[in-house]
Amino acid sequence: MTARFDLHAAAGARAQRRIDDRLREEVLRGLRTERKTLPPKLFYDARGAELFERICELDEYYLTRTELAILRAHVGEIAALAGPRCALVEYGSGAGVKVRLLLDTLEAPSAYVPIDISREQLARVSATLADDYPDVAVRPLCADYTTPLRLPPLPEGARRLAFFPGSTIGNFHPTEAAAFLRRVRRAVGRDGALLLGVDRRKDAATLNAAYDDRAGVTAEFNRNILARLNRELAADFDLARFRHRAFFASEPSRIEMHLESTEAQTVHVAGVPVRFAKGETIWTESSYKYDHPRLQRLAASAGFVVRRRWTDSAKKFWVVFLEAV
Ligand code: AVJ
Repeated sequence: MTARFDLHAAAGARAQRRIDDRLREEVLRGLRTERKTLPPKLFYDARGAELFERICELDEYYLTRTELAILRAHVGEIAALAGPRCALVEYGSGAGVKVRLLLDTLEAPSAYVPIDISREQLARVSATLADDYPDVAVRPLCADYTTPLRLPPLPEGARRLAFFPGSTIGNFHPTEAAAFLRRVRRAVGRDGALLLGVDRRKDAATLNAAYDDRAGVTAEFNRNILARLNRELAADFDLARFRHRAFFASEPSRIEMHLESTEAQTVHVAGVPVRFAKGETIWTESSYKYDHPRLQRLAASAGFVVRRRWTDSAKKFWVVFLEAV
């Protein structure tokens, strides 16, 4: 039998509308400032999610497969550190692939709370996982986890283990990353923990290639944000007039992705005219890369200690076990 969730009930629809309204305001705010920006969460409509899956298969984009290899190699040790009857809380559950590794290996996990902004995918993945793990209480939460949120009731006394894979933490500016991890710290409580995926700082050539692949999939992923605004906010972006730009900026230690206007033009978004100078960009994503001091600083500022770090043989990526202090 397939488990059902009330994500499609009235409360779910209201939550979705709230998310949509907020996104719309965020978009307009971002495009009307001096330095134009769009939030990277906009990438992940159905088409964007598909393009991201293709990015993950690119030779140049090592992040996903490297993280999975690290998780596979060390999941036993992770489970030992986590302990029995964990309530697992995943921030941005997506397709629900990585979490299966944990659910398969953790000792009698008691609950799983997938949090995701994409309602359909969340309902689908939750139902499948509830079927496959009948002893785990699956409690999906449809929410934008970049905003404060309240977790559903969890089993009494269960240790809370947050899971934030994929180096999505890299999308946050360091001060926002610290603020976000502080909220995670509060959500997991005193004896809680966080399993975090972090991309490591490395040579610019490797990083630049990962975000500007030869096949142009990342360029399409980046431009898809404009197609989405055309469709959902009645915008009139001409995708051919925006170029994908991605580069590593060493001092802030981040990849920046931009969409660069190839000419002076005026675009309309939800009825609002937005003017572009030739060469002006919309900054669509930052992807911060961490070294040890930066990671240490981040953890400490959020009330966590780094209990254990695992990496791959090429030292490209970290999976980190943080514990609340
Ligand atoms: C999903 C945020 C981890 O920053 O590497 C991939 C998204 N952007 N290619 C990243 C992304 C361009 C990705 N994260």
